Amino acid sequence: MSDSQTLHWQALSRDHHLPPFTDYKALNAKGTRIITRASGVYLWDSDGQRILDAMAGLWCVNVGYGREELVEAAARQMRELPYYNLFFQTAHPPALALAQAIAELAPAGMQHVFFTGSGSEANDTVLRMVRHYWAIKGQPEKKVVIGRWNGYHGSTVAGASLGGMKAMHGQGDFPIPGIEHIDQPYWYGEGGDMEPEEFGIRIADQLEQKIREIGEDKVAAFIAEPIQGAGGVIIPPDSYWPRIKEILARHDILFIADEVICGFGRTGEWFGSDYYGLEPDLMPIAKGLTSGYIPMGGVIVRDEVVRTLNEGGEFYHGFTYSGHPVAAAVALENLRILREERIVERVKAQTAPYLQRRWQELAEHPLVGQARGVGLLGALELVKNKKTRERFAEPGVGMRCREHCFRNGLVMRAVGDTMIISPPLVIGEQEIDELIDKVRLCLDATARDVLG
Ligand code: PXG
Repeated sequence: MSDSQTLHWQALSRDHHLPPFTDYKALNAKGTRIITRASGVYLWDSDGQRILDAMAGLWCVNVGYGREELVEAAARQMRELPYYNLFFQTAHPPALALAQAIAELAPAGMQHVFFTGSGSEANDTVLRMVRHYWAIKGQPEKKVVIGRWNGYHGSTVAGASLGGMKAMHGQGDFPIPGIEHIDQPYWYGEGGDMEPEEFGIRIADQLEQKIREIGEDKVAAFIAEPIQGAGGVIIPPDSYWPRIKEILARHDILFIADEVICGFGRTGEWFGSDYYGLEPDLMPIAKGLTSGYIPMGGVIVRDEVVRTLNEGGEFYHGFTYSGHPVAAAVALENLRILREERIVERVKAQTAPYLQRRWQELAEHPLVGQARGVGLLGALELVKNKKTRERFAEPGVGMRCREHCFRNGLVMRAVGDTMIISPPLVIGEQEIDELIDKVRLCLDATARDVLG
């Protein structure tokens, strides 16, 4: 595509579009990047540049781009029944077949799904559902949900409140009442001189303290991502989840594992909860459910919670597009591909070990304080001093690295000065080699900028 076409799209963006999570003035000064097509693990921009998408879109294109079967599934369903709803005692085959398929994959004892249009709607649903649950059980005062600082649970009012992103809270008085936060298990960033395992216990124990402080009779649930994604691929020390489980077992509160990123194969297991043995009561899902080909989310619910909901009369909650038939048909086909091509098994046995081995090589780089990862998730901490973990005083080193990535045909995401990846699950070993080569190039270029 010619320059003039790129300029045309950039002008439309400036004149008519308000993109998500964007500093509008800064973007308009620079011009947005226009992505025009994609295939496999690659994107193409409007200048014709091929870009390796190490973020799978926004952590979602698990089966990779260009799967015709998903296109066909959508077209078939649109011809048959493009829309109907699940309200007022009606349903349709795609939503029901999908609910069954999800129940087959979900951890034992989680046989029901409530469908939504996104991960944020899933977390709004969760907040409504856990409060409704305790009210049915005769404890309507059990309302508080405990989340974690720097957790991400979406951008609606409930999502932003359950999440612990202080910048989001700062715009418009969040969190809403009845939501509290404890620290995240981010050893590299916040562990100081402690050993990781000691730090994991120390941070998990904050949950116990918080429950005591609020009073168990007022706490409805604890919500957490198995591995924090948007927060910077924060992988808890091994001691963290067992301690959290111990604490939850001592208290009568629900456990919500937000599987929006970890779900559908990201860790090499179907769910992050399987990877860590979490046994949650509710699991918000989205993203990899449809590989991002069409919007869809949901909440997978434990049988005991469902039994209580069954006794509660009408649950006054739902969305026009809950279980949308076209989205459900695409999700079903996506799950068929993941299962029949044994993609999750391949991640676990081959791709993840290979990626993680090669990712660790980057720890040798002068800019990299830590290289970490699980499954097909990875993070690099960019630091000024590898020994002391001292960060750069100047802001934007991560963004600078990200710019070098784009220039070299690679998408990585920067969370502050943490560079993160979450490539499509279908990435092959040669593509991983290309990814590592490109990351190294971009680290070198960033190092020349900031270390001189
Ligand atoms: N929970 C988790 C764990 C997520 O990662 C949501 C809920 C909300 O999903 P929806 O579909 O409403 O966006 C998410 C979304 C980023 C980034 O910059 C991450 C997400 C969304 C947008 C940007 O890493 N995660």
